[in-house]
Amino acid sequence: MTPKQEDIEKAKRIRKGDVRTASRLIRNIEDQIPEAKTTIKHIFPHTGKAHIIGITGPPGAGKSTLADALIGSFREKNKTVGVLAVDPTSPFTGGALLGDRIRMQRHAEDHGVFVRSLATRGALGGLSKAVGDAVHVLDAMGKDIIIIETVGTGQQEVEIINHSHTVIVVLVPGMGDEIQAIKAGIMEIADIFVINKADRDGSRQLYAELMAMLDMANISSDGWRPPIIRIENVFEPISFQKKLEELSGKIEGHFQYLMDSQLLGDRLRRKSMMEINEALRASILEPVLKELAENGELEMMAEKLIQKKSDPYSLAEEIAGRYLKNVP
Ligand SMILES: Nc1nc2c(ncn2[C@@H]2O[C@H](COP(=O)(O)OP(=O)(O)OP(=O)(O)O)[C@@H](O)[C@H]2O)c(=O)[nH]1
Ligand SMILES: [Mg+2]
Repeated sequence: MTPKQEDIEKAKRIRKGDVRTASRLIRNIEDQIPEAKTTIKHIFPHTGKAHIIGITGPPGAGKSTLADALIGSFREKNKTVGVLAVDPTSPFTGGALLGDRIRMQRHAEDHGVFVRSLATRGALGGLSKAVGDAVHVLDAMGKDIIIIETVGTGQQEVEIINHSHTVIVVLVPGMGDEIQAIKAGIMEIADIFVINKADRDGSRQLYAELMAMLDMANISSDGWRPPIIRIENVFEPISFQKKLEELSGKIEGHFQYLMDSQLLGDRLRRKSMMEINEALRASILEPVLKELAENGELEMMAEKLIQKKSDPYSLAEEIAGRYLKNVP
């Protein structure tokens, strides 16, 4: 088999839902193995069918617990589910990976569920691309619902919106001033708020703060006002089940809203823009930087700047002139 035929075969297996092929591809994406790109090319035309749900929030807020419960509720409706737990290898995630796996373990035997973790190793820039590609894999496998779990610690929260149709922001009471810090970022990205562990002190205050923020946002009458769902305790089956139904209703409602308005198109366009941006960076900028680093030029350029023998723009123009045929 030629390498191209092999790729076509791999893509076919993924489309049939083959877990081993999909897992291997996700691992290659994670490790930034160049061959992964060629398989992505073959599966890309078969993506775009899933409803992609992002779950973000501070460490330990209960994102995985919620994702696990949502899997159950989607499965009851006969929908297949793919989950991508993104582990940013940040100081916040001691052992989170293992925790995620254990919590979603009860779905391990279910062929309609596919759970994978994605670690990031190093550059933050690479994370977004890896998430996007891994989502393509789950999508091509034919999963109806894809859940992406990320720890929201500022930057990444905002990135999740580029990958998701519906973003759930999970908060817990008692975060104190933290809420102020993440407010600006999450306001723009949350489609649904969940206040988890709402049996704790400070739950009312958090609710009131979110309501006030939403009131100030001047959402038009035909716009989407992010609902706030308070989950008192995930360990109380009856009340939790009710809240879970409410949440999945809002998730469906939000997707319907996106489809009925222009917004789904807008989100797709934004996602496509980001993807082309990242692909260009990977195909143009990264190889050039790699070469410049390897032949020592990068170092020399830095030295020139320090000694004021040149400036960043002149140096960049010189490099662009060397590598690109038509420099604007
Ligand atoms: N009391 C209480 N505990 C909860 C609730 N939801 C989750 N927990 C617990 O909180 C801990 C963290 O839950 P996770 O679901 O792992 O939280 P997470 O946001 O995925 O955590 P990271 O991925 O590490 O950021 C677990 O021990 C859960 O059992 C809740 O509503 N009430
Ligand atoms: Mg988690």
